[in-house]
Amino acid sequence: EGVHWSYEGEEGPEHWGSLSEENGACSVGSQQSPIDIRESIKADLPDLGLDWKSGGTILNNGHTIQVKAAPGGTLKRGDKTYELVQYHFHAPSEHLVEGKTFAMEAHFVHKHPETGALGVLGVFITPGAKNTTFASLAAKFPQTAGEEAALDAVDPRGLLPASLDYWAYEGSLTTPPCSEIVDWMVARTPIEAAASDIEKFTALYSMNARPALSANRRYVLSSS
Ligand code: SG4
Ligand code: ZN
Repeated sequence: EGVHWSYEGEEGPEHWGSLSEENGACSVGSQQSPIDIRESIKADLPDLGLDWKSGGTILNNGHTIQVKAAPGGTLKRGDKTYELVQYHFHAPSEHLVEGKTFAMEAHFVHKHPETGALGVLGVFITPGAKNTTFASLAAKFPQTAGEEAALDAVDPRGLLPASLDYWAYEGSLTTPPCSEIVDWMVARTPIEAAASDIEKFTALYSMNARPALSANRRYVLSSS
């Protein structure tokens, strides 16, 4: 992994582009993520077909809590099949909806094995009813950077909303090097998780969200 970066101060988001040459897209890119989702165009987007596996390992990587997914999980979108590599969390949410942030956002990072393109599904998390999957993860959040632990039967499908209606747009990684290689899908329906479980995340990472960037010439498509 590249040079050191953070979410505030001299290594914060407004400086990412100048921390290293490989981070150039962070400052000069025109298809950066996240964005504030305002207008969207209703389109005939393909349904998302998710076939994820339980388990994996959970890691505190110094920027977030991340689960390395059990192998074999896939996301099908039209004729494209991506493989689930990992999922991780941000607080508050990185994407905004009409200017509104959510308490957290989960990112399910998939890779297209042939092209190397990433397909990331974002799911907003808001305080409310307990989500047993999120609670199982929260109970295992490794407390120090570099620490990793096994996960038994935790099923990431428990973090999905009832409806998989989504917004789609072309964007980037939300961290250095901000590469513009991501097919973003953001679920329109948030999930709920217990406030006490959300606090287990914010106790570790109270602010690991990149501020929203301009959509520039991009359109956001909506599946409904
Ligand atoms: C988080 O920092 C993850 O831990 C990173 O994963 C991830 O980078 C980065 O976010 C950017 O991903 O969905 N927020 S995002 O755009 O997946 C990559 C690792 O460091 C390349 C493995
Ligand atoms: Zn992310």
